Amino acid sequence: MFDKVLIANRGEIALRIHRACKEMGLSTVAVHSTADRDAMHVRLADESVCIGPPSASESYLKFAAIMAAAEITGAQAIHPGYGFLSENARFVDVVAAHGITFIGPTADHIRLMGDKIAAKAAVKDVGIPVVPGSDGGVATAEEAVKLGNEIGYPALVKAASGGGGRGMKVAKNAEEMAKAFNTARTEAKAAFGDDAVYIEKYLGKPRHIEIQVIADSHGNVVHLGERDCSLQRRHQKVFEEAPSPVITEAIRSEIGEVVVKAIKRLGYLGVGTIEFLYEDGEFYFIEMNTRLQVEHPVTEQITRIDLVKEQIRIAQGEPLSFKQEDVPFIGHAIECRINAEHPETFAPSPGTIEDFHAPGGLGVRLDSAAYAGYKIPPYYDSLIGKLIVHGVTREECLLRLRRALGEMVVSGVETTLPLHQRLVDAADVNSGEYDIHWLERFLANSES
Ligand code: MV4
Repeated sequence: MFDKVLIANRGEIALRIHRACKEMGLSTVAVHSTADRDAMHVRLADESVCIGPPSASESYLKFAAIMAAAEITGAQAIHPGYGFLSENARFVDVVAAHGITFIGPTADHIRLMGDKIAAKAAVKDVGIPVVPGSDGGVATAEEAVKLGNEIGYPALVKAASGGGGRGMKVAKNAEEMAKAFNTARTEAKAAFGDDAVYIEKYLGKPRHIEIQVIADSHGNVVHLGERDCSLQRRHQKVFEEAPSPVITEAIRSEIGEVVVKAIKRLGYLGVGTIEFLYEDGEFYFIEMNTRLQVEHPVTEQITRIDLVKEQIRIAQGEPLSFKQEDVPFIGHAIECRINAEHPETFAPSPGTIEDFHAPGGLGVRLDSAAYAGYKIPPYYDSLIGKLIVHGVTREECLLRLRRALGEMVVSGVETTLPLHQRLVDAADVNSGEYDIHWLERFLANSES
């Protein structure tokens, strides 16, 4: 058991974790860089420690600074949030060596899922459907061409240490394969210090559908349904919804059962997300994320489950407070990521927020650490906040989203609010007919 939690993050997610802690009677320690002295997570936490200069590598990513903050405040647990140290297996080992509880999965599971080749083999072995392709890594261009000819073109060369779209090369035919293989390998070595690559059949028009799972230390595993995160730009999610407009109750139960069985066999602990590409009624595993995700609130809104509280309970050794049959899927939820970026060029727009008005009313949630007068620093991601709306039906949810977007005011910086205003009016968004390439096409068509 622990009663003081250090939150090793910043922004809206630090606040999200702080809120869960307070409702559980836990005290909180915020850590912050010198650029975040006036941040809301620092103001609200019970204690705070400055851990370094603005650069993340010298503050939010610095093991020694964070461990020192935990030691001097007597924090007995660390929640990493998302990004930063959330999927760093070495950090988990260091935390454990200090006798502190890491609120998250084991270092071994983080390490396994960080290696995309090992992850794919491991999940395939426990019954999760994967994209057809190489069995493990591919070592030579000759082998790559041979495999490409077997599985057919287009084919994809992916980096074992990649993920999130980094280190991928498409080959449209046998002639392109040798080049794609060599480029992918060279780029992977430069970017990740690891030149291991693997090959997959390229899926042309899939949706990105991910399944949320949660596992306790007593062997209980439950799935919390799916999120459709197909609306992305340059591998950054923009708009996410749950349930997916294309997944029926029967499909949800079927893939949910497969995933739960697999996660049990892996002995996984904590919250996790199994990412799939979904095309022509079939699921194909691509990656597993071993962290709380940015878009977790849409799952919380339809299941009424507080994922952060459950993470903390699991870390305290408690069993899940619900069983699979207790998990309801109620209505529909959508999340819009509101970034401090130009809505057309997506150029970052740091600076001072002048006016800030949060929308409200039934079914509206705003997860944000911003406020009027807050100065968005240029050093970190540009997320100002996440607007999450819930409705009884998808139609009601979209009407509510349009209404809430209309109420929201953020002035002084450019934001992506106008993009969301256009998305909520787009015919394909309203009909739910979109794939992973839809948003890039929409943006290209609206240029000039
Ligand atoms: C793919 C794919 C098509 N076929 N794999 C990009 C990020 C990484 N997580 C996996 N990605 C993809 N893998 C096969 N075999 C297309 C993508 C992809 C993508 C996936 C999800 C969401 C947006 C995307 C945008 C471009 C490419």
